[in-house]
Amino acid sequence: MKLYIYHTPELTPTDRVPDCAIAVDVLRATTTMATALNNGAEAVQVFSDIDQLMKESEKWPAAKRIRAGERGGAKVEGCDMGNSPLDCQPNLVQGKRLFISTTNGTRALQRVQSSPIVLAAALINRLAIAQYLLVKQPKTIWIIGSGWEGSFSLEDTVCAGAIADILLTESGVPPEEFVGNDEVYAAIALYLQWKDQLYELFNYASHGQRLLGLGVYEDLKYCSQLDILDVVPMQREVGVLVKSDAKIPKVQFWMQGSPR
Ligand code: 3SL
Repeated sequence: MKLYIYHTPELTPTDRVPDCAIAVDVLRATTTMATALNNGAEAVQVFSDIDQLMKESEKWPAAKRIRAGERGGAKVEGCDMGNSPLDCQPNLVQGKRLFISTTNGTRALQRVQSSPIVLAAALINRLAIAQYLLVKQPKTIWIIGSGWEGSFSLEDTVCAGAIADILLTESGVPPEEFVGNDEVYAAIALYLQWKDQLYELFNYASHGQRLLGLGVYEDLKYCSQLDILDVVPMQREVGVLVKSDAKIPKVQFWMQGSPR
């Protein structure tokens, strides 16, 4: 198992793909996707282009779809919801397909969509993702942060570090074999520095500030929680993510079952 972390889609290589790619947009796209699938959404279908989303979702029965559109943090006109994970309550999403387009998160997923395995991770499902990887043992793993319009985001890199920390500790693979690029050490260091103050970190982060400016305080709190959902969003066909039904035996952690 060898791990590479890329802070943004733009920094991600385009001439090859890994065995497993993991897109991360903690604020808020991958948190929303994980929540929707955990609460019974049939699938999540991602679009970078909002007009394309409208066109494709039109083919779906109205009672079986939810349109989620976000630009600049705000809801796109004509959509049923913006990009708040807290809107994805079971009574809204159960049995429905979430058609979603967001500023950065959907672009990160699209950048790696040709990889054999594509997952979506956030802090809320980091342990489920790590368990999956420890059991499946893909040879090469890329974690791709969504960033914000091409630049680095603290919250995506801290999540990448949180996943990397478990994998490095629990896989038994020596660091010199496991670590694919310097970003892995940097992300782990960021996570270890902030792991007990993730909500505080989000308040400092530029996108956290942007969301606070829009008044979505509860979203920030929700997105900063670690390991609260046991769900692995996995690409089933290009652009369509479902809840993985792979039976993942729970890995026993070295630290008496309490991951760092
Ligand atoms: O950039 C994105 O994809 C979004 O997650 C941004 S926001 O949190 O909805 O503002």
